Amino acid sequence: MKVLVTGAAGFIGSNLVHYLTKERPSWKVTALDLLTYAGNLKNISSLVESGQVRFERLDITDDKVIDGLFEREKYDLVFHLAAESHVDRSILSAREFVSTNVTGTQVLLDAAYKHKTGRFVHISTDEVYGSLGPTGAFVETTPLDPTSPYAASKAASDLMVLAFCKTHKFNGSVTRCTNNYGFYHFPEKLIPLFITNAMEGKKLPLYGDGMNVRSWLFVTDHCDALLRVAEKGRAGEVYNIGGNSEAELPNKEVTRMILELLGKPADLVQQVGDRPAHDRRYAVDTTKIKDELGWTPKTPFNEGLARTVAWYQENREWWGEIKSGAYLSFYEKNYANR
Ligand code: NAD
Ligand code: TDX
Repeated sequence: MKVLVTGAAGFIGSNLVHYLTKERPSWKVTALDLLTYAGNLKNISSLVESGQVRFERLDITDDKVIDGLFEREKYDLVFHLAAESHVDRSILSAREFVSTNVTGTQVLLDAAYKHKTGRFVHISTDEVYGSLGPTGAFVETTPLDPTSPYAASKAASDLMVLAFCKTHKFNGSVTRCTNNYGFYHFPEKLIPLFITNAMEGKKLPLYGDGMNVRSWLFVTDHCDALLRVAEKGRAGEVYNIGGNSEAELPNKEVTRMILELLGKPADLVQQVGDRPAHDRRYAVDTTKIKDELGWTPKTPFNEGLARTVAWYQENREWWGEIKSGAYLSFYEKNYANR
């Protein structure tokens, strides 16, 4: 079984590559990544160095190069995760989001269709549905109503995958998950940013009133769901993937739990200006993936968060290098006028 994982040096992609080598050791996995600011080869270097995984540094928007790869390799399965993934960056500039998330997906679809790839799993997000009020949950048929340039670009890419399924009888599925957390999470996102800022004694910039709600999904549980969708999911279908009900929490509470785990004081929290069009609440109904594929999330939030905090404590060098590099200029721009 020849498998391609795009975005394999990013947060979820690298966790997926580790998961696949454990759960499906006979599969031949190619890890593709451009290594943008968010990609870090160290996340998978042990597997690349041991020869378990082959690494290709390629740009998914480069149609000639991607066509050449698919011509050579004849993949049975593609997990497509490569993307620009940070909402705040898409507010500062949307261009890369359209290029990577929309054009990049189209380039991969063209190559996969032309070279008869067996199966294509497109990893998307619950953000394509927009924002919820205090109750209810998104189902797979909820109309798309993205509010950020990031979410709009993901919605466009989802529709392109589903259109290929309809037009070409392409064997693709789209997954829409809630917020992931876990190891190798780039420290621009809420949980790793707040863990590492607190460890450094820096302020935790909480947007608005801190009452925006996210449904947290431990990344390994997400990988389990993705493997099930790849192996047993139906073509042309969307599958929501979400955290446990107890993992649906306001940012303020997640922040309190992080500070408690680290033994740091509450006055590190600094309420700052809100994110424009800040979605109030996300939650997904996971009945479809539970009934069809037998998937439910296994990791309770307090356990997953404690393991995540411990990982950042044990891997200070990993995030220290990131936070002292080019990342600094984004941090200054994003938080300057709040
Ligand atoms: P990430 O930013 O950590 O990783 C993205 C990876 O894509 C990086 O390694 C980057 O180098 C690579 N990449 C970017 N542009 C590329 C290009 N042109 N060619 C090749 N590689 C390129 O993101 P993540 O959090 O791991 O998210 C992975 C996927 O899951 C994304 O599609 C994202 O939209 C989706 N998603 C993430 C979450 C979450 O909570 N993190 C939730 C829902 C959906
Ligand atoms: O400094 C911050 N302060 C803050 O209050 C940051 C970075 C975030 N927040 C808030 C905004 C959100 O309500 O925390 C919440 C989580 O924010 P992010 O970590 O930026 O994630 P989110 O915007 O919810 O999007 C994430 O989940 C869905 C991923 O980044 C997306 O790629 C995914 O599609």
